[in-house]
Amino acid sequence: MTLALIPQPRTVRELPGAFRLTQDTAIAAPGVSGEALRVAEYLADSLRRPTGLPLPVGETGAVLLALDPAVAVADDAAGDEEAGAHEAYVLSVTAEAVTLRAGTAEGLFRGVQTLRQLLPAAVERSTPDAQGDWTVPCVEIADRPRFGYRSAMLDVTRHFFPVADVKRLIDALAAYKFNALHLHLSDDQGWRVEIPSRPELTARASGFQVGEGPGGFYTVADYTELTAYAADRFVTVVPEVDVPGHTNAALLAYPELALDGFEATEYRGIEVGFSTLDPDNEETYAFLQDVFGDLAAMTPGRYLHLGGDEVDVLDKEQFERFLRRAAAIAAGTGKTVIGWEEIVMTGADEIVAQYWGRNHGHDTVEHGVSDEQFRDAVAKGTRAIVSPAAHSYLDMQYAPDSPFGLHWSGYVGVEQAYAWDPIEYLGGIEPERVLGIEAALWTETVATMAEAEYLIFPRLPGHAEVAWSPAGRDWAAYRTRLAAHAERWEAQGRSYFRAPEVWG
Ligand code: TNX
Repeated sequence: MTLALIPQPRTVRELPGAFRLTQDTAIAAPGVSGEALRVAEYLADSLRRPTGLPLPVGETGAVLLALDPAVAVADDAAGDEEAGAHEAYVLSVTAEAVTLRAGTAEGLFRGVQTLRQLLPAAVERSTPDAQGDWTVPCVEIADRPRFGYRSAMLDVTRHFFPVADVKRLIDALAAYKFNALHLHLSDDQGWRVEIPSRPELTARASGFQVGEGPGGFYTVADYTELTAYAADRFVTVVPEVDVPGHTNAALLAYPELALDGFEATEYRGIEVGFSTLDPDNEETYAFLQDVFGDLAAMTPGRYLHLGGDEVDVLDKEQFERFLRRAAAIAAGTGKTVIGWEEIVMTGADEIVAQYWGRNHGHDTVEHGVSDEQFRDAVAKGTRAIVSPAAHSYLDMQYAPDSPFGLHWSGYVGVEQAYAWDPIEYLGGIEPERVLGIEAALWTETVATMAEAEYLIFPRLPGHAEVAWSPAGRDWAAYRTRLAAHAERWEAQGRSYFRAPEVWG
């Protein structure tokens, strides 16, 4: 049987035989403490539930997790933290022992996900399976990521998703070796995170969403719980407060920051581009100082996303002037600033630009940037995250008959979501400037986690492979591996779209 690993590791050598977890198996993490010990406990805990085996963690045992600095730099002399070399791991399985080595706890965690995928799908159950045969095929794997930024985005504004739902998504991301969760926290349809210095935002602008629902928001305690849960799984939360556009909700709380004549409402529709903060009002910048300052202080991760997309009510000069100041304020928090592709217009090349392809294929555009402008910015030094809607938007419908999703960037089938390359897509941009990719789930048409999962699975694993595995996609081989993962989602109780492309 071929192994069904996603993302495909860099090198895999299959060997005869198998290792079996039994009543006597122990997990060894000798001389290890802190984060690395937590990874061993995480492995033990996640295996105890489905197997019912004791799996003690201690100094000796047949399943060994070891920190080995040589692994992290083995084939990446650069060793830059953003480039992902520290996530490298080596996994060796013989009939007698499982040995996982990595330079960091994070590398061990990525390797643990591979080990879990080598076990039968029943390992994903949350209740014991007495019939389980807990074997791991013998194998030698050496692995590390292609890109250091492997992200998914959840829009919690158009529809609000409670903490438990977001944790469920984080678990899915961790299983596929994603390391970032971008939360879109503010938009026209609601302000979703408590900002201690500006309590009016959640007090007045969180109780609505698209359609009929009540909306909601994360308290500081909720947000802290989420970032900690993510950090335990080596996932960085990247918070986005979208400015100057997508601010109808903020303007409900602070009407004085609107342009003359704009009347904020409890907006439950899905139009975009109609709202903006006033770039000529000094109070706007005091507002940004407070919001970015509080959000940065609440966020352990290194990134802050300031949006910058779809402003149809400012002219170019106003937009650029606003964004240059906003970016300086955001950078003043000490975070690395990310903005949607439109921010390349400002010429501020210290901002990481996130390509989304609003104007894909157009050379002259009224709002936003063309592919050529984006390419030029990267050539001049701007670092990029690549998330073309036509491949990596999880809210695009699979096909015209898909019950959820939009299709402004076309239909995105499972192969379409998988068979693309972030460097080649834009005509060969400088690879060293590409931090990585993002799969984005906007939620205009998605009200529950079950609906979200229908769009996420089976497309998300493809993005994991685009982000982690070496260049060169082989759809036929991938399709076989992907098909085998359905059993895992079923064991986890997840919804998914049983795409004819994959299971037909
Ligand atoms: C574009 S992508 C948007 C969002 C919408 C999304 C729907 C981007 C930066 N902006 O406001 O929700 O399309 O697919």
